[in-house]
Amino acid sequence: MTSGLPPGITLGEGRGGLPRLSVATARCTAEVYLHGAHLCHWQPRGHPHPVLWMSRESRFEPGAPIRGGVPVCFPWFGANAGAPAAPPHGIARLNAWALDRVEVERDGSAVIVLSLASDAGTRAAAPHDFALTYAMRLGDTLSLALTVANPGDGPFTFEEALHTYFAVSDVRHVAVEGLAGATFVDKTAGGTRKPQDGAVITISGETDRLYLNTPAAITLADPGFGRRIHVAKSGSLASVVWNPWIAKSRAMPDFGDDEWPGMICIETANAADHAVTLPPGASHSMTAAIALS
Ligand code: TA6
Repeated sequence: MTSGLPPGITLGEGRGGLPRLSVATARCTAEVYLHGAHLCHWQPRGHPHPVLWMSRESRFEPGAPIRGGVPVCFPWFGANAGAPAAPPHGIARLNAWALDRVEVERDGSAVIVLSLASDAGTRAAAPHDFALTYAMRLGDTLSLALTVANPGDGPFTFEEALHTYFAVSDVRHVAVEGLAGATFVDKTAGGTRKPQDGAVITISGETDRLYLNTPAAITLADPGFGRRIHVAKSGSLASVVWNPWIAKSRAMPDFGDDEWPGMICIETANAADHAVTLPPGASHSMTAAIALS
């Protein structure tokens, strides 16, 4: 659907000429690219800073991931162990999604629903058929719901993540709360599994941790911006905390060398031990609910 959009929502050409929905309602401003169903911007009215971070160096072109916002990772997370040359984080973020529904609710919240179905192109990278539905509600708060359905006649195992990039005042001065006692896979230490000892995670170097067996809500405390970002979730047992720090930022062409202090990823996921297996005809939903205080 591209005609008859409600007041406050327009569809036009974004960066790189890619189709982009722009939201400007009483509740928030936001931007969603059909490419990857990629939410790139969300800022509730009255908040001085965008909630999501975007790299100034991001690519906006078919077949390339957008750097920032909320990449949708599916049907694998990180590298594909069975296909080392496959694109990291899967193919959902590399494809154009269909726009199924756009509404503005009475309070001014925007509801945007997009979908992606498997086709010959996705089957070349991931052999199983799938049907994805991704529902966003953008207002004073942000709700994201990714539903995976298995239309095939056999079971289908996948990983997934809402790889959310949050904008922060200075990553060296933020704290991540809610993961005390969880075990994490430390990707900066060859995948060693470690206990999260401290109640609070602070960032003082490259940090790349996949927390396991945790349904917990996470709070990102950012005194520099005078805000706390709360990330609650359902249908997810893994969470990722990532900041590339200096060297890795330099190694990424679509990430400015000086941008690392301004972001941190707090990701809602099912990966590693928590890959999801869907029987034929079944579906699974993962949600993230983001609020500010
Ligand atoms: O979620 C953290 C991570 O897996 C890091 O290892 C880093 O690779 C990041 O994702 C970004 O991945 P990308 O493929 O978007 O460059």
